[in-house]
Amino acid sequence: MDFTQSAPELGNQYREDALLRDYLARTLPPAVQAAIEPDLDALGEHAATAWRDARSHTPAQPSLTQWDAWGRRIDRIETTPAWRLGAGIATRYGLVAAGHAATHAPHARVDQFARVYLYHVASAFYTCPLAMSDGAATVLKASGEQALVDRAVPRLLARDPAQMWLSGQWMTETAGGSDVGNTHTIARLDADGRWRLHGRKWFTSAVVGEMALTLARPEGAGGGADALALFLLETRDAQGAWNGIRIDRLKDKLGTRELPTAEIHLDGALATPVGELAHGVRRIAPMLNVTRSWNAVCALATMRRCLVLANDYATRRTVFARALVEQPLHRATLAGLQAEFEAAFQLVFFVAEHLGHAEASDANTPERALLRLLTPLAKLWTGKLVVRIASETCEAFGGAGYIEDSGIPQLLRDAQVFPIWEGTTNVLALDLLRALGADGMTVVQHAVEALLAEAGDDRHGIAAMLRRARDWHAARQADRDALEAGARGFALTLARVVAAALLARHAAWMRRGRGDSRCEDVLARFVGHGLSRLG
Ligand code: MFK
Repeated sequence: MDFTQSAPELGNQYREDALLRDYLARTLPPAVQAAIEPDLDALGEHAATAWRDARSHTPAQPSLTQWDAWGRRIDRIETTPAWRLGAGIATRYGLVAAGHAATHAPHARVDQFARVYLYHVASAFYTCPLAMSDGAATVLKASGEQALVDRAVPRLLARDPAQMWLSGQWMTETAGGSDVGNTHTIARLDADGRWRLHGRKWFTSAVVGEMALTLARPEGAGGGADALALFLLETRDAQGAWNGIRIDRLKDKLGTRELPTAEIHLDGALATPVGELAHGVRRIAPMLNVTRSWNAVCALATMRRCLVLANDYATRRTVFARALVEQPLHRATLAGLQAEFEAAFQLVFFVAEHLGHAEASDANTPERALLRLLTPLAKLWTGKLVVRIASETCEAFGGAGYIEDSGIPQLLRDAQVFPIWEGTTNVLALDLLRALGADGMTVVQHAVEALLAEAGDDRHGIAAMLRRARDWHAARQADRDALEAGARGFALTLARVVAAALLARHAAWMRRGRGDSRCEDVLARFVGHGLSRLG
């Protein structure tokens, strides 16, 4: 008989995730953890079932039909089967609503992001419009525009699929990608005094949503980002026809294939200003910070999926007379990746904790400043790390990891989106400099010192590394070009230092509370990879 290799398998992704369960036990009051556990368990089971049921692991693709048989423009988008399940799952498990629920505040964001973390890979990137819907709800709640809040927020946070709205975030244009101030879309008042938008949006993720927040330049306003205004538009009119929107085509992308990302024209789309007719970038910024947090959580979820599959496969695959898991170099390779992942996990969920506290209004000013700083760090670091881990995962499967219907290549293709959308690594490194301002390093230093005090020791020299980063930053204050040129390495260093301090605290809790020293080995391995990326 020819040999047949057994395929990797996936169990319940909540029950098998000791890291997540220990983290939740440390962070949440026991009653909150007990209340959310049935949902987490169900989402963990959904993840396993979706993997098992994906027969070919070849993603379905949405399609666009622009014309009907009689020459009428219809622009109909058919979504994929996984997407058609999305609204039911999102509302049933409150994937957006949980983050805004008062019940578990200030733990609402930890609750929500644990759900998102378990759901993401099975969602076929339905998490993308959910992230934007969450960001839109956050922006509208902060806007004080009561009529818009009353109309849109209950729908964005709906727990009933029939009521649910999805929102887009239409910022990107051909000229204004990272440089959003270069937006060319114009807002014009029509004869009835209503605002209509005219322009071309180049990457509209999930145009199938019911609304979008978008930027446009009121006619006659000046150039630059400050003169842009933020608008809410509903994609359909009362009869269900497109609201002055033409779908030019769906993008042919490297990954995220099930996500219907479109190029569109706005031909007089009716829209409502969100607040004053200026400072649109500042007004939409809360959305960016929320979607960047989702980006980090979903990158983390992809890393975990990669490592679970690679570790499972290592027990099934025998080479040179030993299972891969028994081979010292293979084990060390996977353990190194696991250490990076666990450090990133601590940083991302620390951001979730701070976001929840800030929104529940029990965060003080330094905590809010820390949240502002750590959000770009978590996004940029996880965006790079997930690509590396997905690439190593392909390699851990050998040739099988390069074969499409094994399901492994898709992880790599999908991973590559995380460092790109919601701001590239470099844009976020520069955002960190913006957020740091004059005294941001003091905020980071106090946070790291507090974490190390909780850990009870600093045997790995984490505080000393932070001092080096602080000196590096201070020494370049008078030379903006040198500061920017080194911003990526500086940002990665800060991310690693804060993550190491968080890991040290978690490892101490595990040792004291559970007599478990595994996390200390993880910390030692992570620090062993070096904390500095200053160059
Ligand atoms: C599954 C995972 C889910 C993920 C969802 C994915 C959805 C994908 C859809 C997209 O990819 S949408 C496109 C995302 N595009 C970007 O993220 C744009 C990237 N570019 C930037 O982020 C630039 O840094 C930015 C456009 C913000 C810079 O623009 P400017 O013109 O240089 O702005 P400026 O003058 O620095 O900032 C304007 C104001 O906004 C300032 O406030 P003030 O007016 O009060 O001074 C800034 O402080 C403020 N600001 C900028 N970024 C901020 C912020 N405030 C808070 N948080 C931020 N992040």
